[in-house]
Amino acid sequence: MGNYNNMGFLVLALVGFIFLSKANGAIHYYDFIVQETNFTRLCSTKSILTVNGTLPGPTITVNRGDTAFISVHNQGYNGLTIHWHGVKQPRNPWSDGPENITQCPIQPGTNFTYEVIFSSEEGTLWWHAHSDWTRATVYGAIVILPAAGTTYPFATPDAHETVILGSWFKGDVMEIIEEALSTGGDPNISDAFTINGQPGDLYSCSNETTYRWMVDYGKTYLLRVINAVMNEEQFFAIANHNLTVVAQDAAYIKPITTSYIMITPGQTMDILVTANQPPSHYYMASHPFMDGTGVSHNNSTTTAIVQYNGNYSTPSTTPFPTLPLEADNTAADNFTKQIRALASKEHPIDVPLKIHSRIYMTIAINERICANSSCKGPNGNALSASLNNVSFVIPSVDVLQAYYRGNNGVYRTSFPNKPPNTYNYTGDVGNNTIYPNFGTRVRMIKYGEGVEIIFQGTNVIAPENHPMHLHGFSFYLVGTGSGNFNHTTSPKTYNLVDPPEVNTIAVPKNGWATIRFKADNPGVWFMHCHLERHSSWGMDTVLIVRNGKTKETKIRPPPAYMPPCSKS
Ligand SMILES: *[C@@H]1O[C@H](CO)[C@@H](O)[C@H](O)[C@H]1NC(C)=O
Ligand SMILES: *[C@@H]1O[C@H](CO)[C@@H](O)[C@H](O)[C@H]1NC(C)=O
Ligand SMILES: *[C@@H]1O[C@H](CO)[C@@H](O)[C@H](O)[C@H]1NC(C)=O
Ligand SMILES: *[C@@H]1O[C@H](CO)[C@@H](O)[C@H](O)[C@H]1NC(C)=O
Ligand SMILES: *[C@@H]1O[C@H](CO)[C@@H](O)[C@H](O)[C@H]1NC(C)=O
Ligand SMILES: *[C@@H]1O[C@H](CO)[C@@H](O)[C@H](O)[C@H]1NC(C)=O
Ligand SMILES: *[C@@H]1O[C@H](CO)[C@@H](O)[C@H](O)[C@H]1NC(C)=O
Ligand SMILES: *[C@@H]1O[C@H](CO)[C@@H](O)[C@H](O)[C@H]1NC(C)=O
Ligand SMILES: *[C@@H]1O[C@H](CO)[C@@H](O)[C@H](O)[C@H]1NC(C)=O
Ligand SMILES: *[C@@H]1O[C@H](CO)[C@@H](O)[C@H](O)[C@H]1NC(C)=O
Ligand SMILES: *[C@@H]1O[C@H](CO)[C@@H](O)[C@H](O)[C@H]1NC(C)=O
Ligand SMILES: *[C@@H]1O[C@H](CO)[C@@H](O)[C@H](O)[C@H]1NC(C)=O
Ligand SMILES: [Cu+2]
Repeated sequence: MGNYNNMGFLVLALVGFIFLSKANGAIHYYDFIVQETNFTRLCSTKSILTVNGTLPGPTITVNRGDTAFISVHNQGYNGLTIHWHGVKQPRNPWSDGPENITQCPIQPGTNFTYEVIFSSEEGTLWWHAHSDWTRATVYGAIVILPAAGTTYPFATPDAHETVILGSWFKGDVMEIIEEALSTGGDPNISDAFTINGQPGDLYSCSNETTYRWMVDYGKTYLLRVINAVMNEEQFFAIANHNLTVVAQDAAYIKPITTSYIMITPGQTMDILVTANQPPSHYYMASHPFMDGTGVSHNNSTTTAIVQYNGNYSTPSTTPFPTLPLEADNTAADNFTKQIRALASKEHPIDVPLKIHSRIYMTIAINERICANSSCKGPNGNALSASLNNVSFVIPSVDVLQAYYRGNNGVYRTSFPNKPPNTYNYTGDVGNNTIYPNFGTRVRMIKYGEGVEIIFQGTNVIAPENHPMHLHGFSFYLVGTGSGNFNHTTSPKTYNLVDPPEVNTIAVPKNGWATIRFKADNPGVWFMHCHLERHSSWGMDTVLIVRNGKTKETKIRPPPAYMPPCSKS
């Protein structure tokens, strides 16, 4: 009897909830158990850090505009944090995740609940650990479906599939980066690339577990490709099947039909694939795009099998796709240059035309001097990296906490607006830019400013393509070019009509790329190269977007609990 009251309350609560969901999006709850799990790959077994024992970890599925509360319980041996890559998290940097930038690590035996707020993202993103090299095995997909009552800007696909490209190291990833930072040399390269955690048929002891994607003849699939590789950009293709790319980084683009894609670590692409070939088996494959010379990297190829359902005899040979050669930067450019925002009435874009903050930023690999030339990098020095000649030093108290409490001393606000020295960035660079300054230097930005960042690749030590990623925003890629950016002629080539809205861009080797965004998200936002070794070497900085004047334009108050920073 007494239950009637409770039920009445429940019904009221449900009605309220449905009403709220309509207005504000639904709320989802997930528990992530971070744990050590034994995995066998490439003929040997080792313990890796996982979420819930799987590789890739669990998929988060939401509709556009929803919110997900994700409780991370750390049962591993190291502290770590998790980042929701590409989720803008309006006014909520507290849940963004990069270690010692927006929070201190979740220590073993403790937990932290992230409030992941989705807004205009629609398509595919991903989550990954953001502490040293833990992201090598701690990652998974985020699928963002259209909001209830809306649909895709193309015919609704018959089904979905997710493909995550990853890296497998036989050694312990944390030891690998610690060893590299202490010797000053290159970190050990990975031993395989993977598709959904599996290396595929071209590696030893791997063919029994090669990932298989089962398809039905005649159906059209939305294939969500995520590049979670640690240190290499990738080409990807499927034998005998066209790829029609319809979204990048959870924003729609004008469809591109192509035989291959180039996707950098950090990027995601949504691709329509029609199973229109004679029922059989077909390889999908991925190997690096690497146009730097003498850059230590893994050059192997990972595969999976697209397998049609039905009765047919297993083919004696499985068709293999044609991937561009790994140094083919024309093939990479040809693909990348086709990408344009959909820019429709339902999916409009809003490129800032008025720029208040312009930053011209060189990207460089550097050297740190070692006493007695005792290091394993060039000239007996240690490898390092910088943006505008500042090699970022990660503090031991998070920048967000320091900023929120008005605590100076953790960082300085002197990140330069332009390179400290002018030289031929992409030519003979001389000696004066080899050694960077070291420091925790951030760039302050006023709320609402139009921001333009011109990334300038340089020829210092080892030129290569760099996938630059910004937290807290998606931005418009308005232009790219080769050589030095020319402040007079280069802006004339900008696309201000339908530039893609993305969160990670490939800055060409010895070339430049310009991005624009409106600084409408107050907070502390990490910006870094998504090649993990470059980020570890200091190719990072932080943008702090100040509060606006109204309550709706200020950082939300911190949650009741944030993981404490250790006193060391
Ligand atoms: C992870 O495992 C825990 C414990 O078994 C379970 O409660 C939770 O739902 C799992 N999370 C996901 C996302 O599957
Ligand atoms: C992993 O394998 C090692 C060595 O075989 C074993 O000692 C350990 O108990 C295993 N750990 C788990 C979690 O199964
Ligand atoms: C999560 O951590 C809080 C302290 O922040 C603690 O009170 C709570 O018991 C923990 N929950 C679990 C399930 O461990
Ligand atoms: C890195 O590779 C070298 C050479 O193969 C090996 O001796 C070393 O143990 C590796 N380091 C780690 C941390 O796996
Ligand atoms: C895997 O390779 C081995 C050795 O080449 C072969 O005997 C076996 O049939 C293969 N298995 C599959 C599933 O292809
Ligand atoms: C791939 O696309 C091209 C150009 O649009 C078209 O000519 C070709 O028939 C397509 N191939 C398949 C297998 O769909
Ligand atoms: C990969 O690199 C190895 C040596 O590091 C070289 O022998 C091999 O030819 C390279 N393979 C390709 C496909 O470039
Ligand atoms: C790049 O595109 C141009 C023009 O469309 C074409 O001629 C060239 O063959 C392409 N190169 C590659 C490597 O795809
Ligand atoms: C973050 O700060 C903690 C101390 O709070 C320190 O132990 C840890 O090494 C720092 N992490 C990084 C990546 O520097
Ligand atoms: C910069 O170096 C490049 C490559 O050597 C060269 O082509 C270019 O002319 C140089 N630019 C200037 C302004 O010296
Ligand atoms: C650059 O530095 C190297 C090593 O210190 C030295 O041998 C070389 O002469 C220097 N070059 C110039 C142009 O100063
Ligand atoms: C930029 O291009 C213009 C026009 O070609 C040229 O006159 C000028 O010297 C260039 N500026 C630089 C810094 O190279
Ligand atoms: Cu880089």
